[in-house]
Amino acid sequence: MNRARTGLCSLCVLLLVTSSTLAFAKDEPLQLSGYVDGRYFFERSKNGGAYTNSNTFQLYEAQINLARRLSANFEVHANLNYRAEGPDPSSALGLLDHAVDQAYLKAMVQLGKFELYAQFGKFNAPIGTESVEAPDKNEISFSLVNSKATPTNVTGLLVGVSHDYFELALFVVNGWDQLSDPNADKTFGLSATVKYQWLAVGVGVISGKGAGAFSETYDANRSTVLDVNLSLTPLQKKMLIVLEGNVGFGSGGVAEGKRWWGVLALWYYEPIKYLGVTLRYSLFRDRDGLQGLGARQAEEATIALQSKPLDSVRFKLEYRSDLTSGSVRKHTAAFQGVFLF
Ligand SMILES: [Ca+2]
Repeated sequence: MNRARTGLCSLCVLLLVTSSTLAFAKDEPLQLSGYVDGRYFFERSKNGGAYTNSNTFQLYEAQINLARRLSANFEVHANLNYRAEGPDPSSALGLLDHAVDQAYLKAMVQLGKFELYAQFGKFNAPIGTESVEAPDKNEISFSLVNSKATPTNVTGLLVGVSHDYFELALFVVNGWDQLSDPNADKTFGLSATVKYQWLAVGVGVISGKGAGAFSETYDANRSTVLDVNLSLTPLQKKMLIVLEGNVGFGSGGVAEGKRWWGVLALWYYEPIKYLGVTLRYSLFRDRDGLQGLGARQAEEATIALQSKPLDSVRFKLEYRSDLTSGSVRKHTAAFQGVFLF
């Protein structure tokens, strides 16, 4: 046996001994949590010259989160849900995609101040600042740099390293919101965040061929999205300022040279314990029709109030104005209750 092989075997034995020791260090119980998100909407939309009104109660989401830390090195997550705007459940795969919000295995190793980790399965897309989870949001609706520009979930493999001051992750996945890969091409991306005290700067990239990213016209072409964001939390969680921009590029075939871009500005302030206010503006510019917006430009302006009478109870009121090519097309007033368990 040569020296290189001896060295490799020694490393394998060391890893096995280390991991088996850690494997029995902790055996923690199942963690059960989740939330129910109920809403009432009033919408006033302009179609042609006339306004039409509609209003509805809505069970927007019911989610059950199961998690278990198996050892110091392994954990497993399964988040089951119903979401009103989730994947189309009319096929068997669509139903599975709809019902399983996230499900992944995670392995991690602590090396001094660094944690190396890998996760495998379906998980929230690691790009942009806006969480898909209602308890993580201070307002009800999504900005245009989220709803028009980035995937919700991805399925594949992610490897990363985290530290007090930064986090870097690389991922390879099926595509944009693709539980099963419809083509041979894999989609790649990276997510990097640098944080120091109340400041965080993030960059995210995702690039691949296939459905979901841009309008159906460009399904055969490559789409690439670059997202850059800045988050400030100067008064701990009592104030949040987010500035974010993203740009989407098409390449190959009919998508070649086409692009869109979006920007977001958000300010949240919680002056007293039970009440916070959000002001938000986002703009999405789709000059080349890459996203199939049906217009060159969309904008939204939102004001929301949030009350948290208990840590596990959130009530939100929101007014949102949607503009298309500079004209107001829709007014939305909404009430949301989110109860966590
Ligand atoms: Ca693919």
